[in-house]
Amino acid sequence: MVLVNLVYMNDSPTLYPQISIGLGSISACLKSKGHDVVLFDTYYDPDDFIIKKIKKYKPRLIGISTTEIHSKHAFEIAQKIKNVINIPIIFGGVFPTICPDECLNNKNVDMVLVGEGEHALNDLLSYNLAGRVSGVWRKNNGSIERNGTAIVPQVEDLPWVDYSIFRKNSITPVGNFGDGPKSRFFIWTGRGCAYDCSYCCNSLLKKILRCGIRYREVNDVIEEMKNLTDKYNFDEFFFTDENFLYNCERVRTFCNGYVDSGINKPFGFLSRPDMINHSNEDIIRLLQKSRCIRIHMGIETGNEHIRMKYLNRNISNDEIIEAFKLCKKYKIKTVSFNMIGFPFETMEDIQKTYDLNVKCEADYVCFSLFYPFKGTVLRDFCEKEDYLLSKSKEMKSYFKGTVIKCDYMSHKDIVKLREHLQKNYPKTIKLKGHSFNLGWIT
Ligand code: B12
Ligand code: SF4
Repeated sequence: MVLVNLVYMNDSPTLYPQISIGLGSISACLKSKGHDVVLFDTYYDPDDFIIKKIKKYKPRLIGISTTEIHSKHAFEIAQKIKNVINIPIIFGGVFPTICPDECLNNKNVDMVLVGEGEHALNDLLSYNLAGRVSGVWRKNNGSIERNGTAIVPQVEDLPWVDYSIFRKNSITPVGNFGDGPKSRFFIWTGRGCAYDCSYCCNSLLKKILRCGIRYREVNDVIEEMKNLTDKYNFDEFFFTDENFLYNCERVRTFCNGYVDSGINKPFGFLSRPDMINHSNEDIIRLLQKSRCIRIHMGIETGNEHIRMKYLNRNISNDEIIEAFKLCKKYKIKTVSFNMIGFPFETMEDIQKTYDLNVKCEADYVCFSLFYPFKGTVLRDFCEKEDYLLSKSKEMKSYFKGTVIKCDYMSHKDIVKLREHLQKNYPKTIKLKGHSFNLGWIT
């Protein structure tokens, strides 16, 4: 038996504890081949506790999953582990996939998995960690051995996610989107996105993975939902797919099948405003009938020019308003995602973002601070135009800090402004001349 410790960087101070669908999927695959898996979750487990347990278990391999913002902590844990025991460490997840060299340049990281980990980890373990495995990059006599991208799994063939490795509180985390606390169960039905928003890692991921959207069989999804409903106690499902409404035919098949299944549990998902309009109103009606209660969509900015030109989201304000109003008509709650703090953004632009949300009557709004993820088009733009505050600046939250030099606002002001918007929504506010001592107000 092999023991793989997966250390999950889940320490965002702004979020309730949550699971990682990716790690649950990896665990299911490893276990199906007879491997043992133990997960430590940095939300609960202090570093010292993790190290103590690793020393006791002496696993063959330690996997660390990290996004960009958590990577500093990921490197720290790797160092603490290596200080006490020399077990190979492999990094995986979105950030290592996009920045494998940066990860491998750290002396405590032995390998990096570029891409999806289900098959690659099984292969690596069956080759006793030594053979060449697609997607596994490693150090070799002072240089880096690059082995392309992991073979992308056929999602229809993957086993159901192994939820048992996560703590109970993370499996059914409680969130409040303005209609009281509700426990949510994360489940996935597809992977990937067809769009290329300039601030999002998905446009890059599809190039690295060399594949588009992949879907599970609808019947299998419904079967899994039935199983989870019997097994766990929670209020609603949440689909982690990037854009659940992308394929209308599939949404119809899902809704009809879900109604027939009698599961009758409310569900919500992520999508885009341009997926919802009068020409597909029948879908919204069907969603309501099948108990869709919440749709999360990005408005991102109220300035159409910024949205279309800089964010590469070809969606007009009118389309956005139409989408939110249609959801309201069918009593489906809406959650909107927005970013402020683009380098060239003015106070008027931020006012437009706020006002558009009010106009849309979004039931819950999330204002975060723009963060330029490495590898994205907007990151390259910020680097080229010298908009990054400092290369080494550390960020722990997209709500409390920014790495951007804004043309018209100071770092401090933009953070305050975000809080102000979040706190006041949906009240009418006028930002110009607001009492913050913002020197740039004319
Ligand atoms: C659904 C989703 C969410 C959900 C649930 C997230 C979750 N815990 O699973 C919610 C809405 C809660 C969420 C929250 C956030 N998210 Co999010 N989210 C996504 C989304 C759309 C899909 C994630 C997913 O399930 N993918 C499918 C699974 C199978 O892939 P995976 O998790 O990457 O895992 C595979 C591989 O990466 C690899 N792998 C992963 N770990 C490991 C470890 C080892 C050892 C190995 C070998 C392999 C390996 O194998 C896995 C299986 O194939 C992605 C976009 C994307 N394409 O990744 C953004 C994304 C991951 N999120 C992102 C962000 C920024 C956030 C938030 C910080 C947003 C915020 N402002 O609060 C939070 C932070 C969450 C956290 N603690 O990490 C960014 C991360 C950017 C970056 N470069 O770091 C992404 C990439 C979107 C973007 N903006 O570009 N998110
Ligand atoms: S639509 Fe969403 S998931 Fe797709 S590229 Fe744009 S922001 Fe990313």
